[in-house]
Amino acid sequence: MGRNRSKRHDHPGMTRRAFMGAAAAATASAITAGGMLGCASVAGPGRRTGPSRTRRRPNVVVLLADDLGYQDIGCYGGPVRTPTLDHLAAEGVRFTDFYAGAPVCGPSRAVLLTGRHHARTGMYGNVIFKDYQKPHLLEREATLPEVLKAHGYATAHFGKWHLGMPARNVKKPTPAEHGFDYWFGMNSGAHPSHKDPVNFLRNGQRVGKIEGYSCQIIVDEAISWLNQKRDPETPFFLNFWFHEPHDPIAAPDGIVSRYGDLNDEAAIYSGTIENTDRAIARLLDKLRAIDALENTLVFYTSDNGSYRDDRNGGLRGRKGSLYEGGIRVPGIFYWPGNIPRGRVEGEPAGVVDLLPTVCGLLGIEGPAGVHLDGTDISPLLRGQSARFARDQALYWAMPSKNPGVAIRRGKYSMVAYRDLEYPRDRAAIAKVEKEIEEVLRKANSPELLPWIERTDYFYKVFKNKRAERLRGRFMRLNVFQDSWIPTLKSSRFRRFELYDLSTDPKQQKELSAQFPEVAARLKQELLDITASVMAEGPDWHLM
Ligand SMILES: [Ca+2]
Repeated sequence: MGRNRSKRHDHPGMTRRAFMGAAAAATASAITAGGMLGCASVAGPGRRTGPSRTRRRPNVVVLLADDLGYQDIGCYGGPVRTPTLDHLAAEGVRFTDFYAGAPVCGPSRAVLLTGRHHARTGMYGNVIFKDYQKPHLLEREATLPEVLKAHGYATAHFGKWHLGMPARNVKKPTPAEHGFDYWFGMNSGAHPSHKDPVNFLRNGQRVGKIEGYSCQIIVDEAISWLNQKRDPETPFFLNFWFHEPHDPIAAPDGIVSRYGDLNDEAAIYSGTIENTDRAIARLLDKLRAIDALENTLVFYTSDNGSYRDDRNGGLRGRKGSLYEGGIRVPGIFYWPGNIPRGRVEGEPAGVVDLLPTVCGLLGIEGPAGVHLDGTDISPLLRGQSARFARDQALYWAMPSKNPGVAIRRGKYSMVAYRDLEYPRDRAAIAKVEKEIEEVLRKANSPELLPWIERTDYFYKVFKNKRAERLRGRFMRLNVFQDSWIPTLKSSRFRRFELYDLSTDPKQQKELSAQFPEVAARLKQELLDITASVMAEGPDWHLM
């Protein structure tokens, strides 16, 4: 398999220091070798004219939706009016087979920032209880903003974070420690909903209630940043992690009414997506107004599939699943004049490729001494598919899901079921379950029936306040525990399923018996990557 240099992670501090040293050396050598013109791209020749202007590094803008499905937005055949995103796709490259880093929020974001499987970076699964759960994106990781910062970029983050924030009894890095000069957001979602959120922090300081909708609020903040903090000589990286359409959802009535009744969940959900499209339009207008858009690489995707079954394009599974519906998402790259316009790309790719691809497009070195799970897809973006070869198959692994591992190589996908049982506190779980049932029964709640069927306890929110408090205890007992890491690392697989996505995108026909050689090849690669990821995954239970 690819370039496995994971051994170098034995000493947590090494990777980051090695990377920073290498980046500084690279900058120094660029100045020595190229003189002022060579380093112009680092210093930023924004106001100059002539040859140096064309060498100016592009700005980078990442737009990430939260829980948006494969078939939500217009250019992917979805029902939501998204003219801005459709325009970016029409003027750039739109991937038909693009993948999130994980089927849930936090781990997916760790992959986006590092180009590595999330378990390597410290994030085995979602961190839901910030005081109770130690895991977070390890400070030793070299992130995309750190790579760009080392090459002279100003960096800012706007919106949800979900990679850990300092808590009462746990020290965790903030976005500032992960390479962002400026940040405006919060650990998890906007509270109490997208409307009038009360929990935004600006560089760690509470902001208080802000009127308006989350997607518009973070674009307002970015426009202020561009007005007040931007140095026209310096390229910037703006990272937008929108809360929409993750629940609890809210959108302006005028938009919701375009999709149905004001209290219809599907209509509100669609409204949050159109509202985000409108916010992105305001951002692009601003970039155009300051003459920055023509030299900006814009990337759009979602962090995982939708929790709504009707928005994943009929794919199998939804948010949380390692079948296609949980991980296949939109993927759009736009960089006028540099990425040929109007292309639809069928080669599989994913957010894991973002860091190496940005490095490839900018002609800069990625982090040194680190195993990247992603591949530089810049040849695909430039329409030179013949020059593209993937280093390592696209790969996903979630410790608390079954199937627990998935891999994609060409047209084939394989999923594998782990043969393991975590040492859960079954008695305590049964007790809380019974209490929830009693509370709902007593209140004669219509929520009782879905609870008894309980399939997705993580994503269900009870309207009954007492039941909701009990659900917190229930989740705490069921969420992946650090003490389960040895069980996970020593686990084997009991079942493998092979699918041909070119003829069977809904993963209905299992083909292992029909194509034993393909199955054996994918199985071996799946086992090799799993071994590599598990070897590098930190032992939180010992830390
Ligand atoms: Ca999400």
